[in-house]
Amino acid sequence: MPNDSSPSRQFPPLPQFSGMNAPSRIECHIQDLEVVGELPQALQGSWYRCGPDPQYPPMLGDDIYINGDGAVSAFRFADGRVDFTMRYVRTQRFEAERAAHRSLFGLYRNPYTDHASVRGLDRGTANTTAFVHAGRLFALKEDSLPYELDPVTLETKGRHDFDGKLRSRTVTAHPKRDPETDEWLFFGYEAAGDASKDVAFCVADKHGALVREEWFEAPYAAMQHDFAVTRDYVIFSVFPTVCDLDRMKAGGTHWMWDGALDTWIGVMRRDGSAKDMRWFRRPACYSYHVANAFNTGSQITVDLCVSARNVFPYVPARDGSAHDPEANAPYLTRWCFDADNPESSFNSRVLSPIPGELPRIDERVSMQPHRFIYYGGIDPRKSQLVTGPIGLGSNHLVRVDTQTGGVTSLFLSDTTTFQEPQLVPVPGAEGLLLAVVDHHDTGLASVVVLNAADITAGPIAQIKLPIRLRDSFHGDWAPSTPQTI
Ligand code: V55
Ligand code: FE
Repeated sequence: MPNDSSPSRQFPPLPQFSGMNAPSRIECHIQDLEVVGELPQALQGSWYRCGPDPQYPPMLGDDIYINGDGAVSAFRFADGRVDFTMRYVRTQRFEAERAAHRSLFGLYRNPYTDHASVRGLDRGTANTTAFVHAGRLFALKEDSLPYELDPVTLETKGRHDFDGKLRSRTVTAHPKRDPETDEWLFFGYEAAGDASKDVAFCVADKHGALVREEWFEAPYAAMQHDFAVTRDYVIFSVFPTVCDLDRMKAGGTHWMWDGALDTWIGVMRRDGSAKDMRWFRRPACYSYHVANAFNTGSQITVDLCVSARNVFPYVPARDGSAHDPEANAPYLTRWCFDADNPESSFNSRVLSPIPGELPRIDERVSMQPHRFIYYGGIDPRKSQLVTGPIGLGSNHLVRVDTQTGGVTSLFLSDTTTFQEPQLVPVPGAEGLLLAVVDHHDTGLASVVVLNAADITAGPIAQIKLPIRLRDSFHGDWAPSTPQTI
């Protein structure tokens, strides 16, 4: 139990708070970062990123990586120069803890473990994804509503409930922007509250107005971290990482892995309704991230990272089995199935021999056939460096050509890991690929700027930061506009 009079002022000596994972707690603006080489002229815009960075030592003496307070950062590129800004999101939780000079919230997604003084406050950390829509910047966390930030200063404007219209209590941190219509497609799971099976499928139009919210029930309450959208279909996935209210009330974890349950894939037509959802059942498996999906008629293809079970070591298994990082490693996988025939064969094929996660594409072809996927590879034959949510950082950047099957990769050194890559579109080319590099020897960060078509050639330019950047989750690229730069 927390000590009310003298809370700990020290982060516990655990891997998720040590080394590259040590909380940085830095808010800053750095003009004109040092650049080795020359930044391409095509780099004109803002790269927003979001990740967890705990403000205070955990009230209960321990905590998991994904429960840290959301910090949003922006690299602003213009005319061969780059500036950097980083700020915490002023969530209700952040403000309450700052006012009390200590942490007051308990276990990840378990309000029953909080200090009595914060009952009823928003527990959201806004720590997962920075997302730009209709010129507005949002910080997203799947258990709560988005927070809106000023795209220039990164100051928090407040919680975003779509002008009071959204009924779902949650909004996914994996929004899909339709490149043809500029709509924001999203969903919320546990939409009616903790452990509810309710899922809300929602659409905001190109101006950001909520124009659709349809509720349906998932087969069981599960962590639905991502989803997939094609031109004609929406695909929901329910993998057996399950929530139980009694366990939470007893002070237990929100999540548990239950490999005895099936995976359920729900498919609905975008011009149809959730009432017509078709469910495909598969044996238990897990996926955090979808790279992209597309359809040709009723034939659906989804490229996603699939593992035998949840890759987070801190999601306990119902059968008590230990987490085995190698057996549970995620692989980029292609699923093909016929939306009109739930009984048809469901084809699954691994696209790359290098395990890894955080897949991205050129989002101009989102929801349509894509050719290239870029992701962070964790090659077991190279040094395993501790950082980030899985416990191991990506020792490679990997590019997969899904047309030829070719896999190429970039390895920098035994002391470097990569954070999630970002593809910056360049007209007439494959684009530029950006990634933050964690330098485990110096404890500093850099950013590599790569020609996406030839990542093995190494950086065209490298941006040096005078600080460490704790591993973040997801980012978004916004080309220069008056609103964003
Ligand atoms: C993930 C991250 C989260 C979370 C649940 O990447 C899943 C997976 C950053 O927070 O709350
Ligand atoms: Fe994610």
